Amino acid sequence: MADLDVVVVGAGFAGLYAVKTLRDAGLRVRAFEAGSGVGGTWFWNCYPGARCDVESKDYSYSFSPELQQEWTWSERYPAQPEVLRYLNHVADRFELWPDIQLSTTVTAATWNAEDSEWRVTTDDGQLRTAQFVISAVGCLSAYNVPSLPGLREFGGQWYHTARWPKGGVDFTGQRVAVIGTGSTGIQVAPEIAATAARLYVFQRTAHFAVPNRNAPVDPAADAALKAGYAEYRAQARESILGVPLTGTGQSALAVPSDEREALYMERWKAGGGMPFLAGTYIDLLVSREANDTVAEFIRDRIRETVADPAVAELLCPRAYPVGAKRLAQSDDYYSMFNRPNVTLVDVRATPISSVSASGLTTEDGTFYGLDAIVFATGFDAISGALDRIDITGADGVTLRAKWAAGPHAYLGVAAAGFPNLFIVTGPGSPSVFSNMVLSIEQHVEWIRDAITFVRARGAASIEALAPAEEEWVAHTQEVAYSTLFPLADSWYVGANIPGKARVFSSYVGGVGPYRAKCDEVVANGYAGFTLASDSDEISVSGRLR
Ligand code: FAD
Ligand code: N01
Repeated sequence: MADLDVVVVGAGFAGLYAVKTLRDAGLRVRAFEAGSGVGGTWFWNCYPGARCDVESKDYSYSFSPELQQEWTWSERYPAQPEVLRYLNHVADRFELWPDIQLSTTVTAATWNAEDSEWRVTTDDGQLRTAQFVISAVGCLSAYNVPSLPGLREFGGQWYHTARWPKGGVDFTGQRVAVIGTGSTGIQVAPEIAATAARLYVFQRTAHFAVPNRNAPVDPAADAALKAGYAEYRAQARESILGVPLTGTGQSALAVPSDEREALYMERWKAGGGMPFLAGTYIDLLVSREANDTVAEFIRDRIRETVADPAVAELLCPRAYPVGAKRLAQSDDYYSMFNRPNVTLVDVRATPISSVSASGLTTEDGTFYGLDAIVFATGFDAISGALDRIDITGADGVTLRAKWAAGPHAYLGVAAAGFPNLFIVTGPGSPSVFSNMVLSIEQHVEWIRDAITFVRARGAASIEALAPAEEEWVAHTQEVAYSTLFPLADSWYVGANIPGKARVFSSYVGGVGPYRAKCDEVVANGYAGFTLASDSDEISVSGRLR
């Protein structure tokens, strides 16, 4: 018999809840976490300015009514330290610590068909066996440092935002480069500009950002929310983004421009990215013409904010529709460029050519003397963390090889050829296109129920069938390509990592419809999966649809 029923890889929002709920289901579970603390994203990304862009009332667990009632968030969009405190509180409150081993990286997992178990190895030399493995490694945890010639020679300090030093960094009086202007660069740059002698922001693609309008949580509103939290969460589960939001139900092109502008301005003043896109017009993410109306609105706000017209134009995104890269949130990013110590550098026109001991040089020969470089260059998203583990399935094929042409999985949760391996928020699930905590909970509960089902049936394994996987992947692509989301060179399609296959890697049909699909699969006897007893197939379950 295997040492464990379940190995969980990772202890962020997903891993913590997996440990809790699987243990409650009577299973022997152990989580391995590479970090020296729990929290995942919120453990690692402790750069100045890090905070969430989904409101705290949504970006929090719903599985425990008691937890939901007793925890009070201080802000609408909490900063990283508060989210990390919350996750540590969860680990304390549910006594998860004994089942989590920190500072331990899972290096390999190999399916042993004879015993129907996974053999899992870790970087501290352990070999553990488990009937099931749950990947909770995160969609945005494998960080990406671009290979710049000469970086090793750099005499100052360099940092990636996703491996920020726990004691913080003092940039007072320094000359600093921030490379990257996605959600992270937009959060970190204004913080650095406040103390650095000089900040150079190296922009390859201008990014859309809307205001945050962060504010303390109003106690009266919090009490009202808590009185009706169950109903609120029920609405969230049926919604498209995992957050209850209502728009006008109209096309942006069906209303007069002054009316449209007034609504955009209302949302601009209220703050928040999700309400801006999902709380206005229904076709912003499917019609380029409709999207252009909101794109031009944001560009006008940039022009209004940034004093130097040339800098403002360089900051105006034109390469992709609003929302095709994650809409960033900031109250001070654009205005930061009015500071005398901040310079915007266009590395689309003149890419960085090399780094030397004292700075970096762009292709036009300009040299920037630097004391520090901050890489806000993102992640090898969705599949990157799994690709870093040697996972070998039933036919001796690695997951890395299976995914060489792009990551894919049935319902985004299980991959054909990899029995008893489940992936929380894997490729082809709503994951990054939703309030991720809600999507994580849905996946973890679905996985728990699948494991319980397999064991109750006396089966040894469950595996996604290749035709079901292919059908689901085709469906996810069809839905994605009916929207504007694939139209950017983004991490959503793997375009940010040189050599990575370009495949749209999420399901954008909405969390409510996705949940219904997952429930339907269960109602049809785990349609699209096969169950086996030891090495013998005992049932191929029902219809795919
Ligand atoms: P993670 O939090 O990434 O945790 C995965 C863990 O697995 C990590 O701790 C990692 O160390 C560990 N791990 C990976 N590989 C191994 C291995 N081989 N062995 C052992 N351990 C391993 N989403 C939202 O919905 N709203 C937001 O506002 C939001 N803000 C974000 C802000 C930032 C700066 C970033 C980077 C992401 C944000 N996200 C947000 C996405 C965020 O990643 C998810 O919301 C959520 O935190 C993911 O939780 P997780 O447990 O799935 O993964
Ligand atoms: O990463 P990104 P991120 N030379 O990939 C640039 C979540 N998040 O860490 O656009 C020069 O978006 C790259 O340029 P380009 C959120 O889901 C949320 O910012 O590829 N530049 C881009 O500008 C988000 O989407 C919050 O041309 C290079 C930047 O680096 C996800 O995490 C906060 C380069 C990377 O942007 C990832 O965001 C933070 C190179 N060689 C993160 N390589 C919230 O607010 C890359 N770039 C909730």
